[in-house]
Amino acid sequence: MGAVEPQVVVTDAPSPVTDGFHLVIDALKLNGIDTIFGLPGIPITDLTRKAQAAGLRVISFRHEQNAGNAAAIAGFMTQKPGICLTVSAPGFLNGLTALANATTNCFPMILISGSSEREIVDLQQGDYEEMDQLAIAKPLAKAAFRVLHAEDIGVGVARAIRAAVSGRPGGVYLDLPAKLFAQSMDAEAGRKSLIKVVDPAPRQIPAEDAVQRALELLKSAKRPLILLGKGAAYAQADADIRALIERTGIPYLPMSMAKGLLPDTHEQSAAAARSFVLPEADVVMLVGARLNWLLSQGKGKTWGGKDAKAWGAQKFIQIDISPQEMDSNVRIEAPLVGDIGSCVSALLTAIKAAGTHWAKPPAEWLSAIAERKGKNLAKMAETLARDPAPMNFHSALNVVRDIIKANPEAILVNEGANALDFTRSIVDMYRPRKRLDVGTWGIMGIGMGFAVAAAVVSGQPVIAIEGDSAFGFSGMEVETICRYNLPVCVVIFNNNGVYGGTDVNPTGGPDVAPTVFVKGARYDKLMEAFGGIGVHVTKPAELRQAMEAAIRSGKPTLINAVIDETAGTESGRITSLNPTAKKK
Ligand code: FYN
Ligand code: ADP
Repeated sequence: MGAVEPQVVVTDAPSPVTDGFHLVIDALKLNGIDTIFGLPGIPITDLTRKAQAAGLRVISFRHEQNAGNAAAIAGFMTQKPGICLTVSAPGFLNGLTALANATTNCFPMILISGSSEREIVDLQQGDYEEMDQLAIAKPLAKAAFRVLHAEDIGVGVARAIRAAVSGRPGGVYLDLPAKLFAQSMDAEAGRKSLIKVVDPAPRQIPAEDAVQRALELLKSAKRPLILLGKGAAYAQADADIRALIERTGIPYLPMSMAKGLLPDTHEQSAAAARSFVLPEADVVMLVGARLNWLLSQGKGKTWGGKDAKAWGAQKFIQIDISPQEMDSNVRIEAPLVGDIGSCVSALLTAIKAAGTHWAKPPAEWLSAIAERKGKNLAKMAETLARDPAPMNFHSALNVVRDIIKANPEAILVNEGANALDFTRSIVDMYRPRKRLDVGTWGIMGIGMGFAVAAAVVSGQPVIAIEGDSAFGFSGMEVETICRYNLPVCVVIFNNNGVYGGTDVNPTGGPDVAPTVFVKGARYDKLMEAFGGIGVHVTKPAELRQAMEAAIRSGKPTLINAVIDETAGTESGRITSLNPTAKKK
């Protein structure tokens, strides 16, 4: 986006002046920011109005956490920091969960909150919504800044942008006290004070010896495996990542949000043989994936544990932009520090430069994976072919699977426990960055915020597969979806409770069990209340019809899909983290 002229406020002053409001807006526009996700109120109401008047898209939410989640995922999808704007203290705190989640997931986001008067806050004299927001945000953000003077707005916004997108991306907090907005200054001086950030996320080229080390180790492998994480999806190096995988012939495993980086139907995908390849691989190359709980910290039973075969102990290559990530859980034999685009392209160049034929992995390894995969795929096909009454997760997801196959550009938002885990393994993705889910924290409540942002940013249809419990965290945003007339189809897998609807209160008292909801709830009516389309379905054929109609019409739709309340397991596939969970 080119340079913009600051808006000029005509006053009685002898020369044109600008003010804090306009400097914030101009600084954002100057840096290519075109959308703000937020919720108006004191002291930022006028900022939202003036931003809209200045041509920014302002998407107003019903709760700041959802606006924050929207900003964070917009950052993931676009590599530009997503902006969330909130009021002071309570609004700021509501946005803070999303900011912390963005930092945890390495999503670039800037939470901008209005705040109360420093002089009163610091002396704790009881201002309106008094809170030391900067101090509270600091430990949860990658960086946090406060601007006190209008002439520093340019620097404040520039620093926030750089901090959010450079190196490992993350959440940044920008504190703007109420008084700042009304400060005025000479318009020309104001324009000059703004900074258009040059090269906000500089490439980080890996060292030549690190590339060679990684390549040697990869070459020496008998049972190599590439693990793609959401960092690889974020990097937008899709063609090179695919080329590396296809050129080397190495099987790969996508983490949840890396699904679709290559189509899930790719013959080298080992997703359907996950529990086989992790302990069996001898060299694992992590590409933008951390060895955190989602990968059992690289240790234990998932990876072969102490029973690993003599040849089974893994060696790791890790590509990551953050040098500190290396050795976080296990030894990394070949750290490759740099941005994924540069690292993968350096590996490809080195492979080509060697001029030698790159031997595909040994046939025994590939055929062992194919065999295991074939069994799992056949088992899955058999399960999906069933049509039980009442409908269960599998028969419902069989429909979703077909809909995504027919509409590969659609974005799939997904949260819940069983609704999350079954969708991940059943619904194939075909394009990069099309699956948006609960991420590193397994957080509930991202659903509607992600869905709104996905639709706003991409203009593509969005399908949100939601557990009924998960939906409750952000459900009021269906009004937002209707207000902006977004092409979002929310499908609620309604099984009457958290995990299921069958728990009973053991005392026989009047309260229901903690995990159950109102039985037979009609979430579809919620969408109808705001002018969207609500559909109640109990059979896969009805679900199919409703989803196809939603995609065709592009109208806000909520499908209340009634699922067998006994289907699924407590905590989905992570029951091991909940050792006292009721086993089936
Ligand atoms: C995968 N699988 C398949 C397919 N894809 N089978 C057939 N066809 C296809 N297409 C198989 C795969 O090999 C596994 O079987 C199984 O399905 C599950 O695969 P998944 O989902 O990749 O693996 P798993 O074990 O669930 O992965 C672990 C995990 C994941 C921790 C990465 O569970 C995860 O991302 N969890 C997030 C959970 C979360 O955040 N929950 C929110 C809180 S809920 P086997 O190989 O036979 O094992 C609060 O309660
Ligand atoms: P997943 O949950 O899919 O396994 P993680 O969020 O754990 O993925 O890991 C993502 C990793 O990717 C982080 O360690 C982060 O530093 C890294 N990363 C993010 N963007 C880039 C990039 N452009 N280049 C290199 N590494 C990146």
